[in-house]
This record gives sequence, structure tokens and C-alpha cells, in this order.
Amino acid sequence: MRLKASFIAVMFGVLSTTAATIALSAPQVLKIVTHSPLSGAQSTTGETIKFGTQLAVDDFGKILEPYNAKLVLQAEDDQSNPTVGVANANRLIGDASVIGIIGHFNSGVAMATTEVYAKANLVMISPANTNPKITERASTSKIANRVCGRDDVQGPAAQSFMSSHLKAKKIYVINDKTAYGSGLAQEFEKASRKAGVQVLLSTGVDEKETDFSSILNRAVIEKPDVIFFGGIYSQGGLLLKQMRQKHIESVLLGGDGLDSAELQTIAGAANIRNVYFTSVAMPLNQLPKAKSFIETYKTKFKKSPDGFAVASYDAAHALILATAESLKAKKGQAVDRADIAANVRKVNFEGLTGTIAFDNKGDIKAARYVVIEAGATPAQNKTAAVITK
Ligand code: ABU
Repeated sequence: MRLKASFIAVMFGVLSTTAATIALSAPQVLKIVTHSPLSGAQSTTGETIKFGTQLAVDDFGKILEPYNAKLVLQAEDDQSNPTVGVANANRLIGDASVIGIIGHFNSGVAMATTEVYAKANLVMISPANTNPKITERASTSKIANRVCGRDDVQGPAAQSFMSSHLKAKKIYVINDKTAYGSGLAQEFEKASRKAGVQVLLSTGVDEKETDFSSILNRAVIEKPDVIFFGGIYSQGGLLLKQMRQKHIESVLLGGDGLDSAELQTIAGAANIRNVYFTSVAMPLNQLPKAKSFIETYKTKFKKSPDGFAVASYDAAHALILATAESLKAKKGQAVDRADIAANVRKVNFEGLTGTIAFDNKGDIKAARYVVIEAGATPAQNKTAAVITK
């Protein structure tokens, strides 16, 4: 193995990394890195991102073997924390064998880490980041991509479903003050006000808050038709449990952050009634092509996959195809991160979740959104509507 060019330059006190071109004159380990929460309250989804990517490495890694490359997965824990993510990112860009990132789960983490990845042309494909800004910044425009949709569609989609199906007239809008939760709640609230829905309360709670009684005591009196929550299942499950403990029968509506089996576990099956969430991760029963993926996942990991696992599989598949194109063009002599990043924008294939092809910003061309009615168990979740954009 020979590293042809991987250097770190310190200029004007700023660490600037330019990596990496690797010559593959002998068998070379290349790494796909998953960067997701593997510890903490959101680790369930972080793990599905890791496992979904592992299956793509198992299924498609061989595509790189004719070019002397042995593909492996390296899983990194961002702890849902931008500071941790940035520290990891600074280490990862210095490892010339890292060809790309599959992650993050949290938009707020990805907003920070992509600024680091961009310095080294290291491409990221997210299975889950829905904040519009992920693909709207000039500084990261060449390396930030996602196979999921965006909150500027997801928020209005939730409002449209709420008005047409739930006929809600007065609502609460709560967000977890993160890039994802506040952004989604803003989009939802904007669309709701435009539609003439009365917003009785719009407020943020810290993402670590576990006690919602001050909001819910007010809800006992005002009886909103819907409580919209822009945030993650780890908190949304607690919010729902406390709503039902106070005999608040308002609908709980949220976004894809609620899309986890943990929602039912945390809230308790008996409290799952009138619960809906929009999602950018398709329910597995909507994905006939994912049958074998689901069986292999269950056999290998002794757990059930979720939509983000399948999205991660497609994201990693795209990264592997882009890398193969790069190696082919360079006749197996070198792999270059900038070239891989450019090739990601050229992939076009039928993945398990649908057509995987990106526009020139890194957004998926054909995003799909579903509205899911939560069941007492995740297997009882029902698709209430499918929206394609
Ligand atoms: N889109 C749900 C995952 C959370 C996020 O985007 O931050």
C-alpha cells in the first residue's frame, strides 16, 4: 500500500486538510464510515444506520475488489452532539482510507461536520437529515447529499394531512430547539397559519427536557385538537405518555423524528391512539424490494430494521457505485475523494427505497413522504398517505 498524497497543512493557525489520493498498487483497505448516534437516547436509530450500511458493504463491497480495494465499515459514534461529531470528523478526514460518510441522523450534527468534511472533499450521504440547509450552503455544496426528503416539504405535508384528514382547527406546536425540530415545526406552523388554523401555543423545549407538565397543564384547559411535536422519538414518546396520563386525548402529530419502534416502547402501547407522523423513511411494508434485506438483517443482527436502515443501505450502495466509477476511470491506480464526491451526483439506480439519483445540490430527485398512523406495535403502523415530490 502506498499513500500517494495525504497531507495536513497548518495555515494561519487554521488546520486545513487536503486528503486524499491513494494509489492501489497492492490490496488496500478502503473504509465507509457510518457517523451516527451509537450511544445515548437516539442510539436505536444510529444503530440501524450502521447495520443497514453493513449489509450494503456485504452485498456490494465486491464491486471494488477488481481494483485492489477491500471495503470495510468503520462505525463512529457522534452521540447526537455536534461537538463530538466535529472532533470525529477532524480525525476522519486525516485517514486517507476513508472514502465517504453515511450519516448523520441529526441535522444539527451534520450541519457542523459537513463543514469539516468539505475541507477534504469527503462526501457525505445522509439517510435521515431533513433540514433544508444541509444542501443549501455553498461551503458544503460538493459533498453534502441525502437520500431522504426535506422539511420544507415534510412540514407542509403534515399540515395538509392535518387539515384534510384530522380537520384540526386549534393546535399546539412544540419543538425541541434543534436544527431539525425547530426547522420542521416552523415549516409546519407557517403552513398551518396560512391555512387558517389557530395556533394556540408555539414553543420550544430543551431537547433534554423530560417533564412537559407546564405545557400539558395548559392543554388540559385549552384542549387543542392536535399537538405537533418537532423532535425525536426519545422525547416524543415521553410527551405522549404524559399527555395520556393527564387524559389529554389530542392527536399527537410529528415528523420522521418519531419514526422508531422506540416511540411505542417509551410511550407504552396503551397510549398509542391518535398518533400520526410524517416520514421520509418508507415503512418497510411499502418496499416490496426490501424483503430479502429485512430477512438478512433479522438473521444477522437479531433485530428488525426500520426505514432508516433501508435508506442507509441505498446511501451506501450509491457511495460504492461512485467509488467504483472513480477507480475504473483511474484504471485501478488511485482513488480520489473529490472524484468520488462528483460521481455520487451521477449515480442513477433503483435502490430498495426507489430511484437513487441526486440533483446538483445533493438532494434526492424523487423524494417520498408518507403519513403513518402509529399502531400499538410498530408492525401495526398503518400508512395513511403517500406523497411524492
Ligand atoms: N429527519 C429526522 C432526523 C433528525 C434530523 O434530521 O435531525
